[in-house]
Amino acid sequence: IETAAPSMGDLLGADTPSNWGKWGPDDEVGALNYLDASEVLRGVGHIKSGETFTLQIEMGRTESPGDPLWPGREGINRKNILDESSWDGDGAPQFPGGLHYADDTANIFLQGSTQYDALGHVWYDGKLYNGYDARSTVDALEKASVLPIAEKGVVGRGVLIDMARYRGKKYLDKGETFDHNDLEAAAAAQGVTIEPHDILIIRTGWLTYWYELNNPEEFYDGFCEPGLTYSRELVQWFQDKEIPNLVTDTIANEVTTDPESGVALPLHNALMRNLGVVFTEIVWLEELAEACAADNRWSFLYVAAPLKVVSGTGAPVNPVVIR
Ligand code: UVW
Repeated sequence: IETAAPSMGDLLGADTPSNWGKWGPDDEVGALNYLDASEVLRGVGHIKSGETFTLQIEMGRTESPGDPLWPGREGINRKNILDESSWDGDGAPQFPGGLHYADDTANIFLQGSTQYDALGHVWYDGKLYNGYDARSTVDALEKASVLPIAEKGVVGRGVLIDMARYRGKKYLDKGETFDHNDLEAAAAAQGVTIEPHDILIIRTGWLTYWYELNNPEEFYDGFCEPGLTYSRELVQWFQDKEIPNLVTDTIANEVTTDPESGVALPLHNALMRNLGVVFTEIVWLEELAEACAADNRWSFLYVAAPLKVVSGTGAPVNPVVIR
């Protein structure tokens, strides 16, 4: 692609903050290493009412507009293999007692719903997270796939920052940006502090926009999601806060094209590849945000584990919040 944008390496610079080697030469879960047993107990300490929320969107909605996806991906293709009609003729399996049952298959983009990204999902200059060779992605991720993240699981104190509410909007606009200073200001307005090792959850209302707009053509026209925008200071803020996991209700967790440089998704590299911050995307936050606003409590226990897909570049997940 002809572009006037600098390369990722030039934008981020050779001295960009990095956690490569911090957790050893074989590490594959990055900043999730911050989530130890004491962080689990810290999260549990923020359960007050026992309300629970599940944060996955529906997978395979048949009504318009279908599922929100990164351009080029397709929604789940689920198909019945066995159902009552299978026993209409003679071909169906016979079991003693006359058991009938339904079975189905699904062809999915592993990143085609609410998902955890593997740390090996993006790279530049031939190197993945922790310095792994990008050739190790060929055919199947040998290093930094979603499997080690799924095996560890993600449990800790979650904090919700409601950027849409802070800006007095139902949802942020196409391409609207915010940064760490805005997050801190929104947190102060909510009366909550973003603490070290918090699982950072940001609401933009963007998924509500997708469903309410109900017009994929308009949604994808000049596709540019709202979100965090790159700066060295923002990357340093993530590094200083030791944020393990960034969770948002957008498809890619950051403004699609950095307005200053024209580079696409620089935070995927600055945060995921270089710091090992794990990304969770397409997360449904509307009921959780309503509940948090109703009693002004914005922190809770967050629990999630993506599916254990060997070599997966990501995997679907249905995170649970208990508050
Ligand atoms: C890309 O990085 C292209 O997609 P995702 O939204 O899954 O991170």
